[in-house]
Amino acid sequence: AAMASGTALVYDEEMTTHKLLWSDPVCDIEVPERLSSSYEQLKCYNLVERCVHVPAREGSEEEILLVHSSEHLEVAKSTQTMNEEELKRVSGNYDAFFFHPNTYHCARLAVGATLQLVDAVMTGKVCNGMALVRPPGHHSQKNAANGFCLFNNVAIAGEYAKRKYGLQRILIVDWDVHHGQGTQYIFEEDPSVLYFSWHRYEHQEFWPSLKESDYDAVGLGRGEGFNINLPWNKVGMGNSDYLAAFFHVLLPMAFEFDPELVLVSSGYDSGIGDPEGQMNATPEVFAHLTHFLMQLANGKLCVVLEGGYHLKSLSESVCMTVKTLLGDPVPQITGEMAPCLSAIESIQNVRAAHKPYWKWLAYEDTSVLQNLSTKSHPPKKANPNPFTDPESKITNNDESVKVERFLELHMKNILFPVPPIKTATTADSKGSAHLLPVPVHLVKEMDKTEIKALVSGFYADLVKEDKILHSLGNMLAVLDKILKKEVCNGIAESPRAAVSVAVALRHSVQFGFQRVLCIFVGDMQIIPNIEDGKILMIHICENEQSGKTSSKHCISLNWKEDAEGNDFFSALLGFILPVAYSYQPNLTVIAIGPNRSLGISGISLLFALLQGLAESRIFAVMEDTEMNLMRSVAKALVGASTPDFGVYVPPTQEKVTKIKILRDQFQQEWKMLQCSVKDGI
Ligand code: X5A
Ligand code: ZN
Repeated sequence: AAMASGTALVYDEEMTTHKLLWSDPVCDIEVPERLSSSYEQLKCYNLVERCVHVPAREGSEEEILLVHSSEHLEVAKSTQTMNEEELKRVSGNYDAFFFHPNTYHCARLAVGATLQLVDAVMTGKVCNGMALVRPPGHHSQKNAANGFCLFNNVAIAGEYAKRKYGLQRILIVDWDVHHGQGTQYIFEEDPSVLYFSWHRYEHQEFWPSLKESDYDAVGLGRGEGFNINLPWNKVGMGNSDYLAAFFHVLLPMAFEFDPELVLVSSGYDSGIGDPEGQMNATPEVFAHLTHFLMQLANGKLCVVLEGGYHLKSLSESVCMTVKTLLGDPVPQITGEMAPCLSAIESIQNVRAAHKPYWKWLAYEDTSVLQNLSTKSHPPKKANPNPFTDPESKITNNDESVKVERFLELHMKNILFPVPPIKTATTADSKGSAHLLPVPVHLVKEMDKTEIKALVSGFYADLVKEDKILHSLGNMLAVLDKILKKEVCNGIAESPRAAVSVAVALRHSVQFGFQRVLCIFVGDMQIIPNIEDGKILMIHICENEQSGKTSSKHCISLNWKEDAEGNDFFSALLGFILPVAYSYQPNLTVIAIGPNRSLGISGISLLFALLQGLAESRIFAVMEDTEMNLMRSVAKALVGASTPDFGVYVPPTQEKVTKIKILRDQFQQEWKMLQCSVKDGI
């Protein structure tokens, strides 16, 4: 069957008619402009026209009853004909909710819009999509409106997908800054829905201030282990804290769970400038989060709006999400890459709480921390945002203006490269460009004298052979396109990958690239004399490299993929990605040499996940040109479809220990590796 492609956008202006009719300082941030300004910004970036428009519809009563009681439905229905006084009275029965005469209609549209998105994705009309809806859903419970939410859009979608499509495993990722307690209650005993939420908690001081929002609420009965809460006990969490949560908590669980569909309760009040969240994550972090989730469930991803109350931050973050769903290159993340102490503590505790339920965690020696660090936030390092300036003791209003200006400047600095991602390869490749499943940009190979001139300064003895000289010509032609940013990524075949890589690295650094990440898979003699600090080498091979010790910039990872399936995800998430994100390369080179110890699915996942770095700039050097491998690599690079990564199996104890040793060895240098505070951080 052909892979689904395309991104759905569900939006109906009608949902802007739900609004607050009286004064209420708790509810007055949930405004219609949240929807309209997000949609306007999408138009501004020409993203609306690139999406498949899917109309909203009203959710049926039957669909609402999948999750809610008939009493709740009847109360909601009855508000349609009420006057302002009556509306105010009914609203007062709930914690933070307001009714407008059109609220019921809008809430039914919000449910229906979400279900339309699920249908579009599940029937293969599109691969993924986003629904811009109001009112939001994740606080809403079986019998109650709560926290601006009337019907639980995402929870209804989960039940609906189970019934209509017979799904057995659904992942709900709730990156809204509030705990979706409504969703937790609905699926608490359900092992077929894995619910993950991070949320501002501050030791239960922050709304909704529930004991059951803490990390030890892991689910009940048959659902034990399928509820994951990551409470943030401090405000000011940023990009690196969110990424660490994904690497060390959510993603390994999600890969082990292996969902058939991913739903996102997509609140952007966890982004910078939001008056509710008080967090520091910048819009581009949502591109990364989205990109990671696109690697699950064969790409079947439905993103549904929840909160987000700073209009500029909200709309830029929505655009980042949709751009990524469309397959555009992921912008480079900014700021120092190191999670803060409080975030590490929370991550350690949720890992410890879930150790009994996940095979991937079984051999970790994590234990719960009883004494969490004090509430005063440790002074944060240089971070290009206004909240970290300790001198800034300003009023709310000024702060909002400051964030507005920051975002304006910040977004201008974020590259919005022209889609689609172009992949380059040379015409005479034996992997045969025309056999690749995706359109590629053909490149003329470099002239022989040109190559000779280029490499004469170094490795002259290696390039005497004509065959190697020829392949270097191909390689450099493709690399040049990437360095000059004419294409995003490229593939070059090489009969001697180690030589090609050495030349490529040298050339890239001389061209001016300051940080090149090189992942080498397979046997190779690492050619010495690589510019220190400008290259970070991670060598993945089956056998211990005798006599070689790892150093900060040259790390050896012995890994042989399990014959039963793909266990490499645990090494990727637990080690390679954290190191790579700490390093923040501006170019990634991935070489597949002889005697590779990873299967095609492991290599595909490597390519897919590393596209979050270096603005997706990846240069692939292939010594192994097996057709299936070449196809998968090309597919992963173009991002046209999500390759089937095969069966995920948890790592053995031996492998977990291996990663642990490497993590301990390198976490002072590469801080994104930190996920526990035990060893003197
Ligand atoms: C959807 C959402 C927040 C409610 C806050 C009430 N609700 N204090 O973000
Ligand atoms: Zn929220």
